Amino acid sequence: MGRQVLGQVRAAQANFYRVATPEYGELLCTSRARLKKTGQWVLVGDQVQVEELDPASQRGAISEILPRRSELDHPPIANVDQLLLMLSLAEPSLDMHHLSRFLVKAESTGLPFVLALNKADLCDSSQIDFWQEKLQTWGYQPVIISTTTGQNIPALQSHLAHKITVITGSSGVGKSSLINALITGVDLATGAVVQRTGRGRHTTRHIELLTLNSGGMIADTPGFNQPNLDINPTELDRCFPEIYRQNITCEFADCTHQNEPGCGVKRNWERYEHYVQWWQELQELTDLKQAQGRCDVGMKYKQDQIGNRHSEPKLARHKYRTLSRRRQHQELDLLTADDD
Ligand SMILES: Nc1nc2c(ncn2[C@@H]2O[C@H](COP(=O)(O)OP(=O)(O)OP(=O)(O)O)[C@@H](O)[C@H]2O)c(=O)[nH]1
Ligand SMILES: [Zn+2]
Repeated sequence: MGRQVLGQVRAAQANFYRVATPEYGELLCTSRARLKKTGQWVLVGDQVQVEELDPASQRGAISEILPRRSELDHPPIANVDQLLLMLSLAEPSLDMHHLSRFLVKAESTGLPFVLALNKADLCDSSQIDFWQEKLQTWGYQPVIISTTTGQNIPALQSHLAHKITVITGSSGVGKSSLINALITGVDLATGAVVQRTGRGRHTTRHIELLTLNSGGMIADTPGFNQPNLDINPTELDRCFPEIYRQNITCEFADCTHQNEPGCGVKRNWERYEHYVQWWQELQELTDLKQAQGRCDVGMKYKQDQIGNRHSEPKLARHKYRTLSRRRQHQELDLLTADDD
């Protein structure tokens, strides 16, 4: 069977994975057919066991996936520690409803998140104070940044150090600019060079964890950029700090904090109207789904199970397909284009 080694999957493309190992550097790996046959799909971010190790050619085969701490669907990445929710104070301007909705979306993943508000260079201090004070009452402390001037980039870096982060937020807020500022040698805005691989970013579909200058990793593929909610209405109260930080004393366990007798949730907070509005929206969606007889859970945070050595993907992925030898070599060539 040869040598075995533990590693972390840093990039995935088609059926090949780049696995970082402490002993042998980065290995180019396939995944054992047995894993796929038992419904286990390797994700970027996975901790894996590699066998059939050949240090000379830096090749190997993934034989086992270690239990996952978390699993995101979009992008499909395992062991994500946190999200970085990024919006901008200007261009595009910040809207209270939109911001609130993004916060609820981020909360709904169950992952911790950092909120960064970019383009501070385009605002005066009274505008910044306005948003900081408002967010404080909602239960959040944003990091006010500018990727153009570098304002608070070191403060943000300290939030990202030693963690795996996925960046999310609407289009045009500066997500790519931030990644470029955080990592030397990356130019996401032009898509010219991706760290290590040397491939154009949009030439072919791939996901990669990029190593931050300050330590930690960030995915080169953003997460959600639309705050569409895909949770049950019963889960919505877990998405508002104004509710979950209260000592909830509702009479009924399934209290929706609206018209029930004996509800113990205080309602004198600014976003209560958002809560009611989105609860109704989610209830309508649930009714519709039930009518259609389907259940779509979307992005979910998955806890690992103690003692369970194998993770299972939440949703069925593409059926295992056998690649022709020619196709395999083409894909291998793409991945090794910069290896000389
Ligand atoms: N004034 C100012 N402009 C910025 C700042 N950060 C980014 N920009 C500009 O905002 C525009 C959008 O930046 P991107 O980094 O492409 O934004 P993005 O979030 O990656 O956008 P998508 O790829 O559409 O999701 C670009 O023209 C940037 O130069 C900033 O801090 N201040
Ligand atoms: Zn209640």
